[in-house]
Amino acid sequence: MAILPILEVPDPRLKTISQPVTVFDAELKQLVEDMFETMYAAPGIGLAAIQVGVPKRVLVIDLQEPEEEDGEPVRDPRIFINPEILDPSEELASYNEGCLSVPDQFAEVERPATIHARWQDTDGGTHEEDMDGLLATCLQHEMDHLEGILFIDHLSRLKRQMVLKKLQKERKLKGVAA
Ligand code: GNR
Ligand code: NI
Repeated sequence: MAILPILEVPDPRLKTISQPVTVFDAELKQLVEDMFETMYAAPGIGLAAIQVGVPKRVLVIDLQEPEEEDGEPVRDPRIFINPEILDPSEELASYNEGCLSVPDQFAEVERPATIHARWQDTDGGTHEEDMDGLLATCLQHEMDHLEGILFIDHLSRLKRQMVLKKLQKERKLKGVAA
């Protein structure tokens, strides 16, 4: 188990197109475990492998609200390998999105409100599900990462520049090299 460093803009590796998983082995399961540990530590509700520098079509999501049972956090881990979206709705939904690779910045992004998704698990088994709400939004955000796209790429150039300027300013204030 390991918490991996998360790549942040403007790291060019975030623009990589990730490659399909073809081998469902122990190394893949280890990557998924490390991604969960990294996501929970951040904390975030989703993570794509490229955000930890691995250009593979692997996503993890956990939408569980922070909650404890017997002193242990309640978890709802979901794994998506080689995900595909079928039948996106014409109806759009807007959500105030954030991204661990664009830390502490948020902006409204519109995406199809409902989707039908297909994906594989770590054993190569195929799954399908209709999704709406935050799960549909989050899966689409994560799938964008597999194509090298960040949520700020959905904004107007002006809004994107404003977000990146604000991020730069906040990094300077924190004493982190921008
Ligand atoms: O933690 C995250 N929160 C979030 C909020 C709204 C829409 C998408 C997300 S995903 C993000 C984690 C992340 O960067 N995943 O790629
Ligand atoms: Ni993200």
